[in-house]
Amino acid sequence: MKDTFYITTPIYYVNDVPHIGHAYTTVACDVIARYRRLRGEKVFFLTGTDEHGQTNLRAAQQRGLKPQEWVDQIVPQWKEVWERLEISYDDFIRTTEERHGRSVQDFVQRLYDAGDVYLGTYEGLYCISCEEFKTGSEILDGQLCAIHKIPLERVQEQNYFFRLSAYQDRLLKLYEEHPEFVRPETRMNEVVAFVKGGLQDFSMSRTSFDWGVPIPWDPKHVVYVWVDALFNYITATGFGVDEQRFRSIWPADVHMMSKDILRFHAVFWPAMLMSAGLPVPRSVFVHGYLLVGGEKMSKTRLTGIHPFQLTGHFGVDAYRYYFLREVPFGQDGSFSWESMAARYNAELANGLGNLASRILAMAGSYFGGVVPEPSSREGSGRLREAATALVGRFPAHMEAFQLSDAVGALDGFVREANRYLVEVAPWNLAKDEGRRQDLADSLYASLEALRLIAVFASPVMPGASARLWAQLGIAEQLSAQYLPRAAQWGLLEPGTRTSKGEALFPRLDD
Ligand code: ME8
Repeated sequence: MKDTFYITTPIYYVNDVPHIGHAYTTVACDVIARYRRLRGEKVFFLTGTDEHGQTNLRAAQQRGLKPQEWVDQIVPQWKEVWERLEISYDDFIRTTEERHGRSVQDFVQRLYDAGDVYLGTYEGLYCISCEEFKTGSEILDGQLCAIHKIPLERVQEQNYFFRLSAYQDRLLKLYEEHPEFVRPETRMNEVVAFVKGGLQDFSMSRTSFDWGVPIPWDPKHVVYVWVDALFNYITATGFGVDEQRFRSIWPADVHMMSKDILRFHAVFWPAMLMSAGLPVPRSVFVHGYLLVGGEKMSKTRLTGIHPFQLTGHFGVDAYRYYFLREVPFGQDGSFSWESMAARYNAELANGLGNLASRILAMAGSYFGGVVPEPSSREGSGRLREAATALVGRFPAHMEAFQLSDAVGALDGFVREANRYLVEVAPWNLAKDEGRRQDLADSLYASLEALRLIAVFASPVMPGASARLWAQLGIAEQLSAQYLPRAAQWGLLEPGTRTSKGEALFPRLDD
């Protein structure tokens, strides 16, 4: 039986190196995966690379390489980015792996055996970057792709077709019974309108090139790259190899992506799963586009920004924080150096970083770095109330995929804690020997606030949280903290030895 929270990123084309758009999806999934682990859930977080098809083939040809040579060269550059961004994936799937080819063949054979595949001829305009035939408003004047603004290519081929048209009613029933299948709701409305408009069968094989998985009953054809790609989500769960594992993970809880590939996930994918007699995913979540100059950032259009261009300046934690905080999750958002620098200084350097260094410095000067004994572990007052709000809001937002609100709740708590310090002014209490217990109470509460910040920030900024945790000197590992217990007020043990350490977020030079 299913016992694992399963989250996926799209598997990315490797026609080039990643840009911050790919990293946006991957970081968001990582934050959700880490949050679920923090709740003590079993998690399977999958990412990987989509290596077949024409877009990758052409990238190889342009460099005078065989496609396998090219993908083998470029995939390590993707992995390097994910490693640097502290992406805690549980598996990385490459569609050129043997395990994947085998399951794609099993899968298309099932569709064939179900009577949903037939031979036909197709002619249409194809976008190589989308790996998709285009019709109607998807074609701009001059026969350009509306997404990539590159010329479409006229393709005519004898292909195997998947009988998508036979699934219209079953898909509409799925959407009706599971309104959470596509989120946000506006995206669901688009999908429903598209399916109600009538579905055409789609071609699921190619004969004009051989860079792909051969169709098992007719190996002159290779499987269409999108059918091949979607199936990664099931290959990695052990489908056809380890039935028990497959059942413990599948169906996916959420496939994350932006709207460019929604139709494949919300229409083609469930229809093929239904045909194969397999359960459909629980949900597809569509976040917005990162825009540069008002347009979707893209490799093809040379507007891609490599994540390392930003992590070099701001560090990995701030990088992860910024995009989630800045862009309401589900809406489009623009990146700018100015807004990133402004948030970094306001919320991380002057906000969280300054809070931590002030509190730890005071613990050092007034109590020799040792957590003082409070008059009560229950806590009271403004900071305690703010903590209760954080503990309620952060998980609620995370579970609803309101990532910017979850990060906003954390920032709100940091602000409250800074206000609390100004209000109680421990530096004044310290001047009055008679108020030693008040000083101890205020510092205990402040240190306890830092403990909560480290716990709640850990899915978002794992590195900075671990450094803060180390400065707090808590014996138990941060990775051994689980919600809801770790969110209880008063767990910090008096007597714990803290240390000031290096600034979490050094101020940036102009
Ligand atoms: O479509 N803003 O791969 P892909 C936000 N291989 N997200 C962006 C983005 C942007 N400007 N640009 C890209 C493919 N993304 C297929 C997927 S899955 C079975 C096969 C992210 O390399 C976003 O998640 O073109 C988008 O859906 C994905 O990268 C497309 O990646």
